Amino acid sequence: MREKGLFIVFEGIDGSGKTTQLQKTVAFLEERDLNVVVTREPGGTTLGAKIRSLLLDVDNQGMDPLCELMLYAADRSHHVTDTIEPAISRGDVVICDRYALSTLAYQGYGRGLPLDTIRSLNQMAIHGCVPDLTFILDMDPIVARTRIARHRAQEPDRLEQEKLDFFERVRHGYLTEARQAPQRCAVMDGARRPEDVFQSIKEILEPLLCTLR
Ligand code: Z5A
Repeated sequence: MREKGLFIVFEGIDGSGKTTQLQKTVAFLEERDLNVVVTREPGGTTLGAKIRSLLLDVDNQGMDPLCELMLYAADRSHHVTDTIEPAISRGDVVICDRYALSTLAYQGYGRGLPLDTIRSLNQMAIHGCVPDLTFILDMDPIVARTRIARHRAQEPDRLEQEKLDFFERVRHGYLTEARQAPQRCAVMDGARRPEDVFQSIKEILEPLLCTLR
């Protein structure tokens, strides 16, 4: 049995369905009477919501990549100490939409910033809070983009305006990083029907829930 709660993260390119699967997971856990804390990056705290607006604002097109990297790290550091760590210490299940792997995938593989620099910054920002499990929703960026266009009314934000090859690199980044940590990352085929994706998630999640008090 574990001393503390569980920390589960959902990752993937935009439109991969990670938020949809996160919501299904939260409902599934709440049905089991678990205390669930649902959060996201960027913007999981009041301060973080301000950082999120800076990061996604289309008026900030010329943002320097290092500035962008540090804003994500700043958001994460506050988020971990304010929300994630206290919840895990209480024994709750924390479900987070994106975390440190997003920074490696987007700012590292996507933007081309040095991976070592990002790993060091992530190391500081997470204060030792490593997810127990990260679900990576994997899919072709062209299909993901079509999905978003079909369902979304509002204009794309600053990052969503990136070209397809950027998202190809981000996807490659996720898959490369997942291969290096197979015990902590589960890659799911996000192109399937939502119910089928969730069935696979449940199969991986259930043994982990047995380790909770
Ligand atoms: N970012 C970064 O660069 N570095 C970092 O360190 C961090 C983040 C933490 C904000 O993320 C941006 O920040 C993001 C990465 C960057 N930007 N980009 N580009 P966000 O998580 O807030 O936003 P998002 O990635 O754009 O997520 P999203 O809009 O919530 O999309 P999603 O979670 O991947 O998908 P979804 O909302 O679940 O589904 C999208 C649509 O598809 C929706 O209408 C669903 O009904 C539909 N859907 C979902 N699943 C399916 C299936 N299986 N079949 C068919 N249709 C489906």
